[in-house]
Parts: sequence; C-alpha cells; structure tokens
Amino acid sequence: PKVNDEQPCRLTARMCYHLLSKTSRSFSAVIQALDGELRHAVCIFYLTLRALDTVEDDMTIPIDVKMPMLTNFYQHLHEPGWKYTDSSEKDSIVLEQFPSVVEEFGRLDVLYQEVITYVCKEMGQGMAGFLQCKVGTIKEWDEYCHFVAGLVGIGLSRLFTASSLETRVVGEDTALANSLGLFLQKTNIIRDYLEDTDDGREFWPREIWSKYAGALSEFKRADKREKGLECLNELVTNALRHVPDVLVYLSRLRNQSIFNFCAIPQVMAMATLERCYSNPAVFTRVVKIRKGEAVRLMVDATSMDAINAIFDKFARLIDLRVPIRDPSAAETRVLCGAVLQRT
Ligand code: PS7
Ligand code: MN
Ligand code: MN
Ligand code: MN
Ligand code: MN
Ligand code: MN
Repeated sequence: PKVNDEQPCRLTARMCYHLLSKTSRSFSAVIQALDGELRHAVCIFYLTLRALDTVEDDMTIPIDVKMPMLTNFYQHLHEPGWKYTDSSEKDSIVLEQFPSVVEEFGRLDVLYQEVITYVCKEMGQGMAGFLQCKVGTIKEWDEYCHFVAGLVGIGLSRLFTASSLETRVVGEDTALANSLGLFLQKTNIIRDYLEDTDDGREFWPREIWSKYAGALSEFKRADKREKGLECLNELVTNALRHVPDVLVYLSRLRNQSIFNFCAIPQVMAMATLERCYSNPAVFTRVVKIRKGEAVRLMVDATSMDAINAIFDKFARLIDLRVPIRDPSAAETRVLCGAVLQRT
C-alpha cells in the first residue's frame, strides 16, 4: 500500500506517530496510509485503545485498582497532562506519554472525538465486567470479543462515514462492523492460547473446552493432544462463521486507503486461522504466518477480487485438512463450502 510520509510538525503529533510505530507492527503502516484527516483520527483512536488495553493486560495492578481505572479511562481524554507511569507492560510508553494523545485528541473534529469517547467508555466498562469472571459460555465469548474488538469495528466504521470517504451504510450497519472485530479477536485468542495461559489468562470459552478437558491448561500435555485439537478445531470453526459478514462489509468500501486498512488485518487473520487449524503447535509455541507470506498478503489485498481469491485459497486449505473423525467436521466443511461457492 501507498505510504503517506507527510511529517506532522507539532511535537505532540510527532510523538503520537512515534508511539504508533513503537506499539504496532501490523496497524502502523495501514493507519499512516489513510487519506486526509481520517489518518490522524484513527491514529489517536488506536493509541487511546492501546493505552486502555495496556491497563487491562497489566497483571501487576490489583483488581480493585484496575476496575475503576478501566471504567473511568475515557475521562482522561479530557484531562490535559494525564499520564500513568506505574505500568511495566510491554506498551507502557503510551500511558507514560499520554499527554500527547490528550493534546491531539482535543484537536480532532468533535464528531471524531465523540466516537472515540463512546468506544473508550463502553470498552472500559466491558473489560471491567470481565475482570472477575472468565469467559464461560459461547455467548459470553461473543460479548467479550464485542467489547474489546467489535466496538473497535463499530467505531472505525463511524469514523469512515463521518469523514465522508464512505457511504452511510458502512457506519450504520453495526452488525457487520462488529463481525470484523470478532473475526480478528477470536483468531487472536485462538492463536495466543499458550501465551495467555502461561500468563494466567484464559480466553477460550469454558462451554467449548469443557467438552474436551477438565482444565484449559491440560491441552499443553502431550497425552491430551487429540482432545486439544478437537477443541481447537471447534473454535476455528466458530470463528469461520464471521467470514460471510466480513466479505459483505469489505465489498461495500469505496475508498482505497480504507479498503486496505480493513482488508489487510482480515486476510492475515484468515491465514492465521488456516495455520492454526488442526495444528498441535498451537499448544507448544506461538504459531505465526511467515514474514514473506505476510508481506505477500499485504501487497495483494487491495481489491475485492484479490480478497475473494485469498479467502477461497485458505478455505480450500482448511477443507482439505478436516480430519474425518473431528466432532466439528461437518460444520467446518459447510462453512468452507460457503466461502468457496460465492464465486
Ligand atoms: C483503532 C485500528 C476495520 C471495521 C488496541 C482493528 C487488544 C485483535 O493479544 O495487540 O493483546 O497482543 O495484537 C485498533 C474492524 C484495541 C480490531 C484488540 C485498536 C476491525 C484494544 C482490533 C486496537 C476492528 C483491544 C489487536 C482488535 O491487538 O492483541 C485501531 C474494522 C486495540 C479492529 C484489543 C485487539 C487488536 C484486536 P494482544 P494485539
Ligand atoms: Mn499482539
Ligand atoms: Mn487485553
Ligand atoms: Mn493486549
Ligand atoms: Mn492476544
Ligand atoms: Mn499480547
């Protein structure tokens, strides 16, 4: 994708792009390539949510401190100079340099400010609600993913429409926008099994894993591999249900820079799901798509024809690997078939 190399001259704006490149490998380039004022609005949106997520992820903050921090976080967007310097999380720099984010937030069009505030408030509340209890039912899994990612999709879509670069339907169809977030978040949760359980976090829904094990961490044991794979495949199958929504959403986009921004992460998620499907390595190491493969996908994912071809390819690869006796086999095949039959 085309890179927008315009350098902002304000110190606080420059700090924001520095923070963006420091904290995101995948989003930094596509955000910086966005057209017009959308580029800055999405950059500030990203940094705000990255800061909030850093608080959620910080296991050294006691729960009774973290709870009000999450629910009140949106208020800091209106407090010049607010920062938090006691985190030792990976992306703590965003909390330490938050005064630059607050300054730049205040310079955005009020329409953009309102969307960012709304998502930050709802996400903080949602995260707080899940602090105590782990994800139990499949319904709760969708709820958690709505709070941390579906809302991002809804907010971004409203920003697209507010910028006039996209039509009204993009910002108004919240169900489709939610699906793009859920597809990314579920893939992230599936892939991060080992990292998350090693950190004492559990995001795989109990309603699903309890069919295959007495405790989620059991899947790390070699003798539980088969059950682990069946559980993994049920989760991948659940995530694949969002693919039809993703493709309809992407087909509605008209602006090339927005299309690339939305499509690239979705294509990466589909590639990651294919890599994770029936793959025992999910339980022993971090499963990643190869660097060269990721670059190829980023370069290619610029038209609806290319997106259709890429989703086709990965659906076909999953379909070929469905184990005969897998409990989810029938549904997995139906969902892969639905992707393939569109063209
Ligand atoms: C505003 C671009 C494009 C309609 C910080 C983009 C964590 C998967 O496992 O660090 O914690 O390391 O890899 C992004 C829909 C959200 C959902 C969400 C804000 C797509 C805070 C991204 C991203 C909607 C909660 C990856 C959801 O984080 O995870 C902007 C359309 C942030 C999007 C979190 C996760 C993002 C995520 P981990 P990551
Ligand atoms: Mn990450
Ligand atoms: Mn988090
Ligand atoms: Mn995180
Ligand atoms: Mn994760
Ligand atoms: Mn992480």
